[in-house]
Amino acid sequence: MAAVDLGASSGRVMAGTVGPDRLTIEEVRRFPNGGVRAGSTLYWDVLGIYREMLAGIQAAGPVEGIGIDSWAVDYGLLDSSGALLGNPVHYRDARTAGVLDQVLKVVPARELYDITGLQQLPFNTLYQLLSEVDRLGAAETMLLIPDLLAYWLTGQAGAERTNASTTQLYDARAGTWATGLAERVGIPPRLLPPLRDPGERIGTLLPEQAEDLALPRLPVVAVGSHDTASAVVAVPAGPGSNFAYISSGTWSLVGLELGAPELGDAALAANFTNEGGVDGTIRFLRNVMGLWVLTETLRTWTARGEPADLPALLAEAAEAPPLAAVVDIDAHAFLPPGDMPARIARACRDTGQRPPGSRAETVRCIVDSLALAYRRTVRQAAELAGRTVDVVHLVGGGARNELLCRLTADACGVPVLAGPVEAAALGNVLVQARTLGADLPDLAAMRALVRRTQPLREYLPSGGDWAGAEARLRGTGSGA
Ligand code: LFR
Repeated sequence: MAAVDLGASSGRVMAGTVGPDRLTIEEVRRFPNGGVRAGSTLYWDVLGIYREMLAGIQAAGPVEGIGIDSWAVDYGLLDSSGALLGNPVHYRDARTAGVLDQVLKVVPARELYDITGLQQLPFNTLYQLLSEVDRLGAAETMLLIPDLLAYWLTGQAGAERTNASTTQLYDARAGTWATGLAERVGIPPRLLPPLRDPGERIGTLLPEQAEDLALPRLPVVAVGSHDTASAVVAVPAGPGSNFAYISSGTWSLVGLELGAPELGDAALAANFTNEGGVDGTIRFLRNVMGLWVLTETLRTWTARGEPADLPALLAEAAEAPPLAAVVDIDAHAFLPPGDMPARIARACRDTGQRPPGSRAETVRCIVDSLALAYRRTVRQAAELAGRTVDVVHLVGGGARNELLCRLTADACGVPVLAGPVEAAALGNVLVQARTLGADLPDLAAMRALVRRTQPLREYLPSGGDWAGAEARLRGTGSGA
C-alpha cells in the first residue's frame, strides 16, 4: 500500500506491507511542507503537495491501494463544476481573529460544545469558513485536504468522518453533519459533502490519472484521514492497558481513547476535544503547542544567519540545569510563525523568571515546558474522564527525541513507551490493509501487530520538581 501522510512541516509517502506477522514501512518520498505567505495571507501550496504526492505514489512501486491522511481543519472550496476556488489557506493565518467571539454571540459555548464536543481553537473549520463567508456563495462543496486530494485522484467527493469531526460542524453524538448549527451561523449546509467511514473505498484512480502515472486503476481507500486518528490506531497499547497517548509532531495531541464523547462542564472548561477516531472511538484530548515551537526557534536562528544543529543542541540541553525556566507552551503567543526565542524570553520575564541565557538553555526551556504541558494534560484528561493512567505512549516524530521522552516520563511520573515514530503512516497502512482483506478485525489486532513488529523504547520516571515548576508558571506557589 502507498500511505500518504502529510504533516504541517513535511509530507511523506510510505510503502507499507502487512502480513500475519509482518508490518513494514519504507519511506519512498519526503518533501518539505509549510505555509507560503503571499500578500497578507498564509496559504498551503496544495498543487505542489499534490504533485509530490503523485511522485511518491509512483515511487512506491507496485501497490494494491492508496490512503491519504493529513493535518486537520483546512479545506478547499469547489464550485459546481468541481473546480478549486482559490488556494487553501493555512490554519495559522490570522484571518479568523475575532470570529470565535462573533459565533459565541449566536451559539453559546456550552451549546456549541454539546453539539460538536470540540475544543475551541481559533482555526477550527467553522471559524475559517465564517472568515470568508462572503465568498461561500460561489462554492458548492467544501473538501478537507485529504478529501480534496482523493477527489483529484478519483473524482469522488466526500468527507471522511475522523477529519470531519475536527471541523466544529459535526455532531459528535449523532455522527452526522451539524446542519442546524451550520445554518444558524450562516454556513450553507450544501457545502458539507456526504460522510464516509474510515475503511470505505473512495473509488479508483481516474483513467487519465492512472495513465499519467502508468499505474493500474488502483483503489483509493479512506483511512483515518485526520493524521492524529491514524496515529492513534498505531499506538501499541496492550490488552486492558490504562494508557494515555501523546501524538508528538508539529502539534502534540495529548489524551485518552474513550468509547463515547465526554461533554461535561469540566471538560468544556478545560477545553478538551472529542474527535472521532477509527472504529467509532473518541479521542478525548487537548492540543499542546508541540515541536512547532522548537522548529520555529531553529528557523528563526537560521534566518538570522546562525544555523543550528538540533542533535548537538539537544545534547547540550540535556546537560543544562533542569526546569530553570518554563513557559506556558500553549499560550496563544506561540501559535503564529515568528521569533520564538524572543517570545520565550518575554514569557519568562512576564512570570518573573530569568530568560534562557544560551541557545541550549532555550532548547531546554522548550523541552521542559513541553513535558510540563504533557504532565498537566495527561493528569487533566485522566481526572476528567475518571480514568487512571499507568503508561504514556508517545508516538510520532517526538519519539525520536530522547530528551523529550525522558522528561515526559519524569513529568508524568509513569513509564513512557516511545514509538513508533511513523505512527500516522502505520495507522494509514493498517486501515487500508483491513479493507483490502488483511485479518485485522479490530484496533486491538492492529495494535498487537504494531507491538510485535515495531521498535519501541521504554523510559522510566526519575523525578524532578514538576509541581514546583507548574506553580512558578501559574504564580500560585502550590503546584500540586
Ligand atoms: C496534527 C493536527 C492536529 C490538528 C492540527 C491542525 O497534525 O492534525 O490534530 O489540531 O494538526 O490541523
